[in-house]
Amino acid sequence: MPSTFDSALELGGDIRAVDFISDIHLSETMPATADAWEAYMARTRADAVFLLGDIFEVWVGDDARTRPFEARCTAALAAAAARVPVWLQHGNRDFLIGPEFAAATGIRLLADPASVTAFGKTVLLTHGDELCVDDVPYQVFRQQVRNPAYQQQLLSQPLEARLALAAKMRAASMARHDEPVTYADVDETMAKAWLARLGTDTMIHGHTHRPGTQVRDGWTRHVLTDWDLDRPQPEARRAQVLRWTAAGFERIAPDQA
Ligand SMILES: [Mn+2]
Repeated sequence: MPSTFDSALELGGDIRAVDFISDIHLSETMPATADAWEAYMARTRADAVFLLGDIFEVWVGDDARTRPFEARCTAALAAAAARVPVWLQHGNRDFLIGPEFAAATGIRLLADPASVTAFGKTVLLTHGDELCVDDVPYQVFRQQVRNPAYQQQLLSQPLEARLALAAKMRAASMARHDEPVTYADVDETMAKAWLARLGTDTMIHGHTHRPGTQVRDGWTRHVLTDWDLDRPQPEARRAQVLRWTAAGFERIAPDQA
């Protein structure tokens, strides 16, 4: 269903501010993070909001939106999308978000990679996981779970079975200690090829949990931070919005957005 996804957006001349966030990893086990995200979605002054993947810690199918925590997040997205256009790109944890969820919330699904043009400039948007080619076991897993036949088979199982499977995979992952402490980074050659194909020199991505802006030989990337406001140590808490205006890019606190 490629037509379900937007891939080359051009925002109108009345746009003043565009927000980018990713890797919120929404989960009922992180209530302060969920509260901050919900408040941000309700209040941001941006004229367009881009959610670049892993907004949810796990998404086992659009029918999961009726569960209490997911229903609350779904309502927050629907309220935001009624006020401001919201685009959502898949991450490696919430790639099962589908057209049913988009229709229920009014958000638009975004291809990966995609491009958006505003303020006379085009930028490439990606979650970033596909570019981390050095993470070989993950890329094998990715090929499997992004296969439409695999997804159809998975989604045909009852919701409770899918929730149990997700919990089992999570437990196995933690037992193997492969919850990455340091994530693989994006492959430079592939990143440059994507930029050339989409006709830009600037990309925005998440996934690596290594926020920062890097200007390299001929290309620039803005890496989004993950959000975690549930750490006991205040200095370990983090949450940030990348805001794009005619003046350029800036990083702001969610409650200042
Ligand atoms: Mn990710």
